[in-house]
Amino acid sequence: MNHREILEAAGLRKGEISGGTLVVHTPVDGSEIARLSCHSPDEVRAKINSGAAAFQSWRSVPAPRRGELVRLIGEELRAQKDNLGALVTLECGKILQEGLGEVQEMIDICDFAVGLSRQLYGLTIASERPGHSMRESWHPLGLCGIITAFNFPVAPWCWNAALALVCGDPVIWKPSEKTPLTSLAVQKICQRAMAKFGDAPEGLIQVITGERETGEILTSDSRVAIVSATGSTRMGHAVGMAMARRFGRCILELGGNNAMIVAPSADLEMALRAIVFSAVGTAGQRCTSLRRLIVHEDICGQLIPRLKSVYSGLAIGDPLAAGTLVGPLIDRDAFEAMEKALAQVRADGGRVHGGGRALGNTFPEACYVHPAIAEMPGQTEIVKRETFAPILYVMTYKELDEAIAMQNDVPQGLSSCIFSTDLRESEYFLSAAGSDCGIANVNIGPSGAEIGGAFGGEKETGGGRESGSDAWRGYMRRQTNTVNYSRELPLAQGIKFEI
Ligand code: UN1
Repeated sequence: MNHREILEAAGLRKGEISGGTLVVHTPVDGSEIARLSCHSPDEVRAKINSGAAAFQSWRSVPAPRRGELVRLIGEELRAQKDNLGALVTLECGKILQEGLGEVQEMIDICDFAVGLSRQLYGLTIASERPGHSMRESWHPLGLCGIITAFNFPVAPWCWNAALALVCGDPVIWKPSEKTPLTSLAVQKICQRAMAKFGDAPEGLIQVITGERETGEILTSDSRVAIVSATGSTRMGHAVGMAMARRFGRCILELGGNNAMIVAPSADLEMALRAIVFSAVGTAGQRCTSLRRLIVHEDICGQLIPRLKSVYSGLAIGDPLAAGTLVGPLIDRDAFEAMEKALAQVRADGGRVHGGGRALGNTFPEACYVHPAIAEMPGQTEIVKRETFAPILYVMTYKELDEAIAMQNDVPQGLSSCIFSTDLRESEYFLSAAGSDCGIANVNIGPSGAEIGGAFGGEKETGGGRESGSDAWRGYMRRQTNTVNYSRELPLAQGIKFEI
């Protein structure tokens, strides 16, 4: 399919994606594929109004019935998987396999949320007073704003939206200005699901298109009860501060600087495959991408030459073409950030293998790069920063404690892993004295998490949790109920108060 056909197959008609001021380029060849009109601040406020109105009725719809809408969304996504996957690839440049995988992740979380809609359990609690019962109820929280990033243009929306919808919260989505087309295609999918559902309130699922200021309207409006934001630490700071100012709730999923420790007992063949997938997959533009390889000095001489040779043969190219493993970076800014980081590596005394522009003649307007391996004399400042590009920093270690200290000595705390077949080492890595990240794995890479677990991380990653486990609680308000079914009025703590 050519670019035009991909847009059409995803249901985007020419008239609705031309004529506006927001210009969308595909990173595949750098060409312009759409111009969208942005919502004005008044239009955004009107949508917030409509979302807040939808909350009034949606919160009282029984949760399993809310789950039925999410089931229908999942069904539409299944039918549209190929078309939406191709659009993800066209708009953000990840290879088609990963574009399809992202849509699968949406389907998976829909399935999860449908089951969840019958499991929004609270506790019953023993009361200290006779004839009293206590319990915890979970109620819908309110309108949920969702801010997403270019690198995962659709899945994180769905992790949030599928949960929020079954929890009784309408959603309003501000996609990255670099990838607004996928959000329009998803909106159409949701509209079809809502039509089948029948009586979903207007304003239940909305999209707003615009730049940063559009997101700021969401964070400053107290009718938006919760904002879940995925993106850079800088963006998360702004969102977190704005929400804190009005005591709004937020879920932040921000930068990562994920490491793998390769221990002497590791299965190096497996480690090699995991390293390559997690370091060059999505062209190093996942928040879970592997950025730091901490290798025991005894096996460094075996592993690194193998790694370099795999890197030299990587299939870099059009992400829509079968067989490609590394697609383009999102834009020129990303390319420049990578160049700058590699210059700093050299200034720090590091040795760079790979790096630099690729396919410049075939795609002069796009930013393909050779993924880079940077052998570092130590964990210098540049290594501690998240550069959203395929740079893999390599450091060595002697003792496991030293490796874990190095792994934890960065501001971010998203994902981490160890390759080891020594149970003592791997369990220690997962213990309280081990990795300080929200995700810690053994014998798999740091990226490619399943939806069943809670997703998110500590420190500058923002502390939020989305997706599986009990992340749903973040979208609801907890109410403690005490019911007195006796004929007395005893006070707690045995207080006497006679009138
Ligand atoms: C992101 O990069 O923002 O674990 C999310 C993973 C994916 C999600 C990444 N399931 O790599």
